[in-house]
Amino acid sequence: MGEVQEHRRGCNICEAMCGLVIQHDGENVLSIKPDPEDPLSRGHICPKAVALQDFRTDPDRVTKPLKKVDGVFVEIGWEEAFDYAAERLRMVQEAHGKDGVGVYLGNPNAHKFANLMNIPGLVRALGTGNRYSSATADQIPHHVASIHMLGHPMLIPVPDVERTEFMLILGGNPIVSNGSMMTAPGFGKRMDEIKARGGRVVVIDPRRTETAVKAGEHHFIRPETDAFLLLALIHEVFAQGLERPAALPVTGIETLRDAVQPFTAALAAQRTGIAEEVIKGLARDFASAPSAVCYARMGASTQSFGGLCQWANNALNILTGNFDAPGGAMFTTPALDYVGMTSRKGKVRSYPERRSRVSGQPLYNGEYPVSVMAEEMETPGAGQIKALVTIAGNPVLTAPNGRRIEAAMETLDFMLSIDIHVNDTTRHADLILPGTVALEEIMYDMVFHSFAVRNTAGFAEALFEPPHGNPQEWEIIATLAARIAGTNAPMPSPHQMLEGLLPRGFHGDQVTLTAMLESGTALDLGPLVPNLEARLETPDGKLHLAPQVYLDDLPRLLAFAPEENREFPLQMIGRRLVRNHNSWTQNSARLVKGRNRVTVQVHPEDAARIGLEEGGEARVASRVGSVTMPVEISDEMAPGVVSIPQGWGQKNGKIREAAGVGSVSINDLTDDTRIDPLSGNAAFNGVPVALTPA
Ligand SMILES: Nc1nc2c(c(=O)[nH]1)N[C@H]1C(S)=C(S)[C@@H](COP(=O)(O)OP(=O)(O)OC[C@H]3O[C@@H](n4cnc5c(=O)[nH]c(N)nc54)[C@H](O)[C@@H]3O)O[C@H]1N2
Ligand SMILES: Nc1nc2c(c(=O)[nH]1)N[C@H]1C(S)=C(S)[C@@H](COP(=O)(O)OP(=O)(O)OC[C@H]3O[C@@H](n4cnc5c(=O)[nH]c(N)nc54)[C@H](O)[C@@H]3O)O[C@H]1N2
Ligand code: SF4
Ligand SMILES: [Mo]
Repeated sequence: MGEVQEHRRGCNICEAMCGLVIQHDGENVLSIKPDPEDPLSRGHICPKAVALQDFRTDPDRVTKPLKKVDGVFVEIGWEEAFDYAAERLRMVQEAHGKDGVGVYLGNPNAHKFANLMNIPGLVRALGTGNRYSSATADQIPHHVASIHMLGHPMLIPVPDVERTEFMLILGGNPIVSNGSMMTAPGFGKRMDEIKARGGRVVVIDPRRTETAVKAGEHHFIRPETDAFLLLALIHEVFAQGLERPAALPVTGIETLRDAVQPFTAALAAQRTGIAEEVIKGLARDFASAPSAVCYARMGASTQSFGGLCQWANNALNILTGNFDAPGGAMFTTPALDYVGMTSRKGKVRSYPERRSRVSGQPLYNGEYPVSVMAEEMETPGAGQIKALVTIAGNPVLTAPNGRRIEAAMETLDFMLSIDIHVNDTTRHADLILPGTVALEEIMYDMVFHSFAVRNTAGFAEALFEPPHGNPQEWEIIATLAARIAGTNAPMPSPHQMLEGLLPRGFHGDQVTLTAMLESGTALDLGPLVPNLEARLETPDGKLHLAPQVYLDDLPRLLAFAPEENREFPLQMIGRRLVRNHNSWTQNSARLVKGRNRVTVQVHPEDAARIGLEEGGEARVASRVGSVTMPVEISDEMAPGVVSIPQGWGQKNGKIREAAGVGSVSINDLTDDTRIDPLSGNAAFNGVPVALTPA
């Protein structure tokens, strides 16, 4: 055992980037504690941070390349593995064309700067247009809104939580999730601060969430009806004469006024279940607050009207003067300017960029909706996916109707996974290349610095060596790309890339690797500042309030009325748990101990009618499948709505199995034909289901 040392870094698990102080002896972690000096997280961490050490020493972790031989994985060397991968991918492409290879990128990539820098090279080497990622399961409506309204998919508005006086939250539960497309660690404390300065937080959610309880103001909403509410708020702002558009070049105000005419508070009340007077009052209070911000997230994005929701969310903020202004929705100026690096200025683009081969769903940002992945593998013809590469992704558990994807994987000619586990997805691979975990990698969180409620910049060196002298994950990706392309170009290191890019970012020479390292976990670059006008990338340089794609989708919304579904009378939504992150943190004993929280939550009235008992088992069925799981009766749920945690259902895993928790996947029930046709996002929420006692 070496001497005790301290290492500081941002946590990579969720989007919050909490600052950590890790004590170690050079070989093992001794403790993981919050960094009180981190300018963003200010001493916040959640229970998952401590588990970072477990992911490295996980008994189920894959640490050697695994090749499937006669249905069994056998360990092979790296050279053989790279040759095998390149050869098999080449064979598939020779037989079926470039698009014969599909690529699926999972959520952990978002935190890995070096992966993000090297994946485009791999995609180029493959030359495939068949690309998928967790982003089209999760957040594409945000990117679509930014494309159509602001001209660039990554110009994402972030609530200025540090200064706002009124925060309206739809479909987000940041006390548990710590925020999404809003990096806001310690959200509970931030809510206290809003209230302490006389502000308000109002939560709209079909479940009385942890965030709703803390806010003190909560309204149940019928799933998938948020667009009615948001458009009625805009309608009311106009009707009450409260519009005061942002001091930005805005176009489309009159078109918006006309478009929202049919969306009255009375109609919204009927559809959402929220009283008309409440809606009118919310509009008045929101528009007349000194500053206000509407934040609509997962629950409002991953539903049948996710596209309209994100447009209306922006439009409400813009129309009330709360866009690019303190206390409203603002834009980060990160040290690494991803928007600038990928500027679309002057490039003529039409949207959606393409449509999918089989069912014609839209493609934005170069990626198809995950919802069409199965049919693209199943349906013969030019462009069919015959081989798949997954990098840190688990679509069998995380994409809608995951078991259909699983069955389709079995028909592939070849599958390669870069992952740390043999799980429900990767067990179908012919080759698994073992990735590196966070503590074995450098940390610079390019994506989430861009979504943070305060500008900071943090960098950390790798703390430990990868097992068996394995390559870094980015080296695996870069080597594969080189093998496939048949090139031998030297690969720039992540350090070299950062050193090249940072001087061109918003803070120039102020942010260097040394300055970040010396600062602790992160340098403080100050609160968000107005900056949008110069960054708008629309062809006319204006902010577009009423793009045509949204107007075209309004008749579909108007025609949407809740109908009685005899076969599947309840609506299912997802739930996040504090001690779990998506599908991959269940191999940590400290995170899975205790009672099984993977339950179906049901309102007491529904439970009584169906004959369900607390702690008893229920069979939950949808159009695509059924599961059996424990019942939790709770008036946290709106009547008619049930909730099931996402990310579970792993078939194997020594630690999870020993704990005896969470073997049900919500995505055995979600329906891949439920999609927001505007954005292509999966509609995970509002799935019609039936419950019966099991
Ligand atoms: N019904 C329903 N479905 C949902 C959601 C929901 O709310 N409801 N949420 C959606 C959301 S928001 C998201 S982001 C997606 C996530 O969807 P995915 O990205 O597909 O799922 P993850 O669980 O994040 O997948 C992580 C994968 O990466 C592997 N992994 C973990 N760490 C590493 C690493 O360091 N290196 C490598 N190479 N591999 C690693 C894990 O073993 C696992 O296979 O799920 C979506 N699915
Ligand atoms: N602990 C933990 N934290 C996480 C994750 C995790 O798995 N665990 N995952 C991370 C990831 S990848 C992401 S993307 C973020 C997501 O972070 P959030 O956006 O906060 O997502 P959720 O916590 O799923 O909250 C979604 C909320 O929407 C509600 N909802 C469902 N349907 C509707 C609807 O139709 N209308 C309205 N108004 N609300 C609805 C649900 O009840 C739920 O409270 O969390 C991140 N943080
Ligand atoms: S809130 Fe997210 S970033 Fe912070 S410690 Fe927990 S998992 Fe890590
Ligand atoms: Mo996500």
